[in-house]
Amino acid sequence: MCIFCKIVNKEIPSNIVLEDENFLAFHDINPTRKVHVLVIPKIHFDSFQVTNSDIMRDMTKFIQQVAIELNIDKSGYRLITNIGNDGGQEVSHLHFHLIGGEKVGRLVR
Ligand code: D5M
Repeated sequence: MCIFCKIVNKEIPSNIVLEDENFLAFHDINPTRKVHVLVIPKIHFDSFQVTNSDIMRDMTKFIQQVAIELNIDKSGYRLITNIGNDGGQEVSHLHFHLIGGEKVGRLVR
């Protein structure tokens, strides 16, 4: 079972921000910004590339609610999902990084 499925099953502890029947939001173990939260569906998809639009529709609402819980919905934030090798994905369970709480800066090469 993948590490995020274990977090869903509470076999591995996490610092939960918000949870409902289908989704879980928890603080990233290695935060890169003042706010760095991961949002995952409880059902396993390897990545965004192989997810489906039904889950993404519901996940949109959940992510918006997470931003409200974190009080960054007005100040803004960045939403990132890494996909596969070139995308730098390390954990093969679909997740969105929600980063903010400060200016996150431009995407530069
Ligand atoms: O990002 C994977 C992210 O998952 C990375 O930022 C660390 C985080 N991570 C890994 N294990 C844990 C646990 N146990 N709790 C919280 N956060 C965790 P990626 O986009 O795959 O590179």
